[in-house]
Amino acid sequence: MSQRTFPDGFLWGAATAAHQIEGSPMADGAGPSIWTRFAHTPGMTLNGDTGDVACDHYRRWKDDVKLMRELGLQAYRFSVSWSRIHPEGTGRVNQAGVDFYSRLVDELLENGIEPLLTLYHWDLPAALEDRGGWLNRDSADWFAEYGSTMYRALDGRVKKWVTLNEPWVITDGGYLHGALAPGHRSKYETPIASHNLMRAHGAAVKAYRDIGKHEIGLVVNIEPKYPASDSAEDTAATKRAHAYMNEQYLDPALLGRYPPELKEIFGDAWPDWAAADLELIRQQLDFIGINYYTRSVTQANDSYPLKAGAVRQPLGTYTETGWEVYPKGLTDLLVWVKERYGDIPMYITENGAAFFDPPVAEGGRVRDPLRMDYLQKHIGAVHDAIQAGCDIRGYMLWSLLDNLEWSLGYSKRFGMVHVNYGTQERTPKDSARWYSKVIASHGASLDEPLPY
Ligand code: PNW
Repeated sequence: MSQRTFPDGFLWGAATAAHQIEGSPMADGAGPSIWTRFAHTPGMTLNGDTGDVACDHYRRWKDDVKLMRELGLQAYRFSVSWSRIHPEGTGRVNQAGVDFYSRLVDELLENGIEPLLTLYHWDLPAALEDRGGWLNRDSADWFAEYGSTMYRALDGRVKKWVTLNEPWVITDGGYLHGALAPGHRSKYETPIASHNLMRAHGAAVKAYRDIGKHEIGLVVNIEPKYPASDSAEDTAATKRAHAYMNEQYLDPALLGRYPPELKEIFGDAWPDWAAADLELIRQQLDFIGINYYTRSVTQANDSYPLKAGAVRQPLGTYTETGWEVYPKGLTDLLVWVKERYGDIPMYITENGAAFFDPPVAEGGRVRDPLRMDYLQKHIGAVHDAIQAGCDIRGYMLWSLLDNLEWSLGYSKRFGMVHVNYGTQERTPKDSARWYSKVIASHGASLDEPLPY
């Protein structure tokens, strides 16, 4: 195999999110978020796990940046907790909250690490949920106001901004099935929350053009859908699943319209949206962030309301979150984005896997061969997409640290760095050592056999 090369300036990094790592959610004048409330409601998270301590990054951020530097990261994607900035969601700014992120950004820059800042990774201020949350049309203005506070404080030091992380997960988990905060279960609310999230995205991009001078984009999780058979039913189910997960957010953001299948899926719960809303949603974007974990092989079934579901592959390899390992899906997906939406710059803003990791061995070693294998194949798939002409500018591994996997609590470990939740000790796993070499060689070492 010939040595693989990545484009000049291709950024190698890792990603996290505020609620999953910070802890101290109410420190220094912050307000509660929907995730603090949700996790403190009995029965909502596995073992009742909460983000009260998490990885204690709110207090250990300096050491964590040092760790990133030791691993050789060139970029770090993190999110800001909105209710640290505006404890009531709008209005009054809590300067201590702004200062926390400002110090973090300075520390990253001093260590030569480029910050990628996500404004919304799921932790809506609870005060805004009390005003209807994403079901309230005013949420677009609330989000633009919060975004503007951050642009004024950090633009220039932060040059890559993300509005929303994964609107599909926010609404499918938070408004349709209820496994994620705010825990609603309504087919009628789901399209409204999705639409308002996209209006908020548009309003925040618009506000950025007035204040910011660099780049802003949207992060979506997408997953290629392959039909389980060539029957008309499975083909139609695959089309619905694809429209629901992959086109529902990119179509309005980049093409200014929704795919027609959404009407079929939601029926009388799908409103006719005003043209002016779609105009607001469709803003010029500087990049699209892609989060990729798995594919799905899709079959028609009775699931509500999609009438489509994933079939388990008998010969497939599955991660601890039950997701099939399927690297080629990432290449297929990136090529699909290019074909449907044109030549837009893309970042892989998340990719990684939870596997069972053995305890830290004597001498501080964690052998995680499955994760290394997963990463090697997926970074290879990114390279294949670049070869196929996609404009991919960077790769952010999910995740820097083992962290709070939302309602699954601390039971799933996605980190390249092991976290001992009793002592907060960080131990780079074999995959982190391996990834460091990939970065240092700008991808050339991907072709070496894995150090099992
Ligand atoms: C992403 N799905 O969530 C999130 O951005 C992270 O916060 C999270 O920790 C990570 O992936 C791992 O789960 C997803 O069901 C959750 O397709 C669910 C799905 C995709 C992404």
